[in-house]
Amino acid sequence: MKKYCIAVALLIAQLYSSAQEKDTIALQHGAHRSGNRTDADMARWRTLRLGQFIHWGVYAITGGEWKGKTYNGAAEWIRSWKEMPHADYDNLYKQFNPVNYNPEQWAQYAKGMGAKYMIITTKHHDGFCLWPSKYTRYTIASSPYRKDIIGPMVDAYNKEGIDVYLYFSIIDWNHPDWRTSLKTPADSVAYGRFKIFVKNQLQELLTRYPTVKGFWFDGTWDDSWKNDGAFSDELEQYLQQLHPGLIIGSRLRADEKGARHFDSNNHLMGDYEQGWERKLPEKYADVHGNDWEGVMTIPENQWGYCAKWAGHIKSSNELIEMLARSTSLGGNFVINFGPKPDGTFRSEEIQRMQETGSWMKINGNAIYGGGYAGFDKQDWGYYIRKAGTDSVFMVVCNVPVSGNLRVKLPPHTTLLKASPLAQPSAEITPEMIGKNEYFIQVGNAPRTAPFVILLQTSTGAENGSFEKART
Ligand code: H79
Repeated sequence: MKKYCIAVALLIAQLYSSAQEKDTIALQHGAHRSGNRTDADMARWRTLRLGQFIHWGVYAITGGEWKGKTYNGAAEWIRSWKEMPHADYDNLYKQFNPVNYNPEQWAQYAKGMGAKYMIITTKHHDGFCLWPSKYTRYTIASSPYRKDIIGPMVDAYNKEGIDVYLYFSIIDWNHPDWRTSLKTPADSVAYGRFKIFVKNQLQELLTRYPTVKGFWFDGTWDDSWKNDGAFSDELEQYLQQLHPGLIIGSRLRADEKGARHFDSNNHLMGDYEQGWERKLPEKYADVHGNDWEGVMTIPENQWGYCAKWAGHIKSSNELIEMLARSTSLGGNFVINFGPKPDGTFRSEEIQRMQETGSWMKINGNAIYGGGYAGFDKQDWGYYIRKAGTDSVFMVVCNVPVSGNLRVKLPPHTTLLKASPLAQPSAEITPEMIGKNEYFIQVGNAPRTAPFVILLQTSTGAENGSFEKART
């Protein structure tokens, strides 16, 4: 027995030291899980693929302009502009009265677009709360509108079957105790109070809106926050205990060394990688097998309402291509909208919601529940595998002048059938051009949007050919 115990102890010590070799730094507040979450809530998140982000707050009133001058930063940041006196900004709430706010209509737009989840700014960096928080007076309750914005929004979206996530900024320009760094003992005392305020507000949000699925944290890059990994760790655990299944991206967390998103051993913290803001991964290797989400603005960098959009404005086709790329790399894609101060959407945004929705009506089957296919990327677009199946969709964005789309199958895969998703009966006979390699001939007539070809494959068999599979 004694011998047995010694052997077990040695084995444990060995396993422990090899784990230590891999994880060079012993961390108390690093990642607590390796690999993606496997529970039902996260499995659901993984199927949603298309989301709607909404940035709305008192910054919508300025729309990126103040006293005849135009701010050339992001409109929701206008309070930080030297031309904008804080006193002016901090009184804007007295004019915030979105009389045309119609949450049912918002939810219908989102549903029409094909969004399966939405993220709403409950509080951006300016500190203004769209819900009547009992922990500050700087809320919608002090505005002429007075009514809660968030509750009716959660109800309306949920009624349309859309999950709601709450954006919450840790930066709070309105709160006297918020600090970017802690230089004096008095700063530490103030920030200690601020952390309690944050925790209270988050608990309040979960209590008021119990159907929400997660938080989308922002503004966590300041020294005050990132040098307190213990707090972000405890906060994350507290919220997930309060609300089992709650989804929180990697942006909330820092470890005790100040590493953000990924801990000092390079393990992802939180439930998915949340660093993809206005940029997307190029290739599957970039996401390291982690769940991830990309958030995208329609103009270059405007989240809140900006009256004069400048620079390149993304078309619906560009957004659809980004959605296809994100799905093909196993991530969710979220398109941002910045409603006007009266509660309505600008026409360019309505158009993009409608055009994206028209496309999703025909092609959504390639997106929802889709993921990385394991095929070699080709120039014509993106492969998406319906998770756990042998159905692989080709989202075609660029047709070569030949009209032939090259498909190279991975080893042990057989091509059984190819057909346009929009017209399943119009089967296409692939032309074999090499071992496990085909042309799918689609012609080169001009097209106005990406289109989808569904490949039925089978795996596990010997390397087969289309001809063999047909007999
Ligand atoms: O809400 C939208 C933006 O207003 C917000 N995130 C999206 C979803 C956002 N805030 N800041 N940023 C995006 C850009 C951050 C830039 C940073 Fe920095 C560069 C953070 C750290 C280095 C600028 C310079 C801010 C602090 C120092």
